[in-house]
Amino acid sequence: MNKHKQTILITGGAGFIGANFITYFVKKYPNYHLLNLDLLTYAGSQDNLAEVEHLPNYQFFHGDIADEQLVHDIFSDYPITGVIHFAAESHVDRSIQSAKSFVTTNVLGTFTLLNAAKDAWQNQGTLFENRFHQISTDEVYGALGEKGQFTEETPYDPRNPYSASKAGANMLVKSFGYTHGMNIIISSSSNNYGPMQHHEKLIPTIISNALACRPIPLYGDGQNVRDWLHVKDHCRALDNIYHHGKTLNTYNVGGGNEKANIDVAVAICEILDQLRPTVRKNANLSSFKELITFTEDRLGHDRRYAIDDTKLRQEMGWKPKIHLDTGLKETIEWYVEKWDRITL
Ligand code: NAD
Ligand code: TDX
Repeated sequence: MNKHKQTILITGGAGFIGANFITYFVKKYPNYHLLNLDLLTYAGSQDNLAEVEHLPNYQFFHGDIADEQLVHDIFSDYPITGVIHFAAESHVDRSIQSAKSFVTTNVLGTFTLLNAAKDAWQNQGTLFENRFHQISTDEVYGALGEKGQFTEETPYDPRNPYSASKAGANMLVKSFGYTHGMNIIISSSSNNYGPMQHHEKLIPTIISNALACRPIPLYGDGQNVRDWLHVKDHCRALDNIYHHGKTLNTYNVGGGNEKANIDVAVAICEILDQLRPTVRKNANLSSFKELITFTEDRLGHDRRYAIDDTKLRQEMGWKPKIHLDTGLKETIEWYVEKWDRITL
């Protein structure tokens, strides 16, 4: 792929992973023109892009990936050479409450982008060259018991409306690759953590509830296991996969950090005990751990996720660089600083 002159449409770039990715990518590739299409739902914020919004090779478009006319116009107006598609409704609990926007954005929105890319690139004769990179999740593979890991060959077995909508989107992406010859690629990663994640997700929930001395809710017995990947390691993996991955392939991206939710909560509380002793003492707590509360379980709660990413490691020499202990401490410090700014 020509690294020197590309115009890449990035969707969902005001969200957690998208914003981290744009911040990394826009600086690493000053020759690329990056267009960010984002609806700015409750989950997206331009504040996440403060570091890059003034840069000449970055441009923001406010709008819906499921808006056919808008997406068509962007492809007509700009010489787009690739798509990196992050935009999604991303929170499992919300998909249990109400799944419609998950189908509209994740399935219909992905279809709308694919169709517009196909039409534009077919007309230009660049269909086999220009890349469509679908950002996916380990959740499409379902749930694991005590043992085993998901590989790229694990059949899809989604268990909640969010993961079903992501699996449906991936199927559409694959179908456009096989049927129309599009240069598609899918990457499926484990749970990301790091700065700028929405407070609805587990790690920000633990930190913000502890700082507010409110109960820290752990669903069920707290023994569900997730594999944690620092968002910056994920961004490096995506850079490799977008540029060097083989067409029609899927690449798993893991953090190599399987942890039960209770262990994550305890680790965070112990770090906060050191960082914010006065808050803790003022609330008469000997440790923030006293705030951990077991609550009603999430419906269809997947027990364990674990990723085998040998393919990515072997083909591209990628491996995560950020150790969970270090990554978690830095992440907590980032949220504590933000918390101080809000509450001062
Ligand atoms: P997020 O919820 O933080 O951000 C999603 C972004 O998409 C927001 O900026 C939002 O405004 C935007 N968006 C939503 N609907 C849109 C629409 N219809 N049109 C345009 N923009 C829209 O999500 P995230 O955690 O950054 O996840 C990004 C992607 O990575 C998603 O596709 C998700 O499925 C996938 N993923 C996330 C994780 C994780 O741990 N967070 C892990 C694996 C895969
Ligand atoms: O308050 C909570 N208490 C709790 O016990 C929350 C918010 C979560 N949990 C549990 C549920 C999960 O076992 O923590 C674990 C992680 O939950 P989430 O942060 O909601 O993430 P998860 O459901 O694993 O999905 C995440 O990883 C895969 C992202 O939200 C998805 O977008 C991604 O695809």
